[in-house]
Amino acid sequence: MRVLVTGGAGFIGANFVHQTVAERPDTQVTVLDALTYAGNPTSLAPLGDAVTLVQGDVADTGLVDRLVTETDLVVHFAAESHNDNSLEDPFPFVRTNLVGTFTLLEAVRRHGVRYHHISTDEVYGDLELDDPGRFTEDTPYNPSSPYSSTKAGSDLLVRAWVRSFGIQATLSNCSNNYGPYQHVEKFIPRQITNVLSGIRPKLYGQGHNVRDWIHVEDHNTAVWTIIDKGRPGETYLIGADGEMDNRSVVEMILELTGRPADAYDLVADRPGHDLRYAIDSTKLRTELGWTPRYPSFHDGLAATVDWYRTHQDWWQADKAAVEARYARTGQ
Ligand code: NAD
Ligand code: TDX
Repeated sequence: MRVLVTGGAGFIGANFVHQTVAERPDTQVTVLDALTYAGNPTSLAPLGDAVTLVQGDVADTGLVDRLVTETDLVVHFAAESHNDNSLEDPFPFVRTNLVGTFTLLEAVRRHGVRYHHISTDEVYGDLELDDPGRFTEDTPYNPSSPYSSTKAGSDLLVRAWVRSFGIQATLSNCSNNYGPYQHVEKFIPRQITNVLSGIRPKLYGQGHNVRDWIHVEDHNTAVWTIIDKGRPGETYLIGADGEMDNRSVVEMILELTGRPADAYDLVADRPGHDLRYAIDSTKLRTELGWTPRYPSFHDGLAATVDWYRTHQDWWQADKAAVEARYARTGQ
């Protein structure tokens, strides 16, 4: 099988490519990635010739059309992905997440190619801290940020192309990922690399916001499960019951790195900051039989701390610029 992975030089896409090469030797992988600030070709370097990397834009109609004719399956990870950036400059989010998805949908429609759409639980908005409920596939869309609204819009495009044009597509909405190759702008790698650089971790607001953490390898086994066994046109939520408030995550990083539990700073909150996300993944587990490989967040986080400790050459080049940008917003 030939698979085209968009955004395969980014965090989740690169992990997906590594997993695919290791566990599916009959699959031929091509990556389409614009190599923005978030795309890092060295994440794919260990795979050598096993992967073909095409540098290009998912909104480039001609390039996308050609690549789609040469594949059996498109897995669409490429996106502008960071909420904080979307508050500073939303335009790249509209262009890549909406126009880029539209461009891919038109190509798979023309050529009858199977498509899997990667999305986020943020399309559902947020939950109260004491709400006993969790997001399900039936929760109404209610996105808060420029990032999550463009992801919500891209999901709706996919659903419309399924209904109106009969494209063969599935969708997944996953909770917060952590693991190797995640850009240091994101919460967990930022705090790990802060500690490794002698900087105190930075918590927005009071650190009470809750995220539902899943190891990136578990996200990707779920994606393959949906591609293999999911029903066309269906949406599946992906989550591993990993709810935790941000302060507890920072305390765990401090414990894993041998620092005092209170060695962090409270900084300016994110405007419009979603309070809590939580995923009910019953449909994926009961209908498709998926279970996570990393049931313990503490073990997964310990492995991630080790990865950043032993891969300083992968993240050092980005660290100073990221911290300078956060300093401008008092974060
Ligand atoms: P990332 O920012 O690490 O990677 C995005 C990749 O897309 C980069 O390699 C970048 O170069 C590439 N890209 C950006 N614009 C492009 C364009 N116009 N054309 C081609 N390539 C382009 O993001 P990530 O965290 O790996 O997220 C991947 C996908 O998973 C996104 O769709 C995101 O919405 C979704 N998602 C992420 C999380 C999470 O916790 N990180 C959770 C749920 C869903
Ligand atoms: O320095 C920080 N301090 C802090 O307290 C940073 C960078 C973040 N935070 C908080 C904000 C959030 O409550 O940590 C939480 C996680 O922040 P991010 O890593 O920016 O993730 P989030 O905004 O939750 O979105 C992530 O999960 C869903 C991904 O970036 C999205 O791409 C995905 O869709």
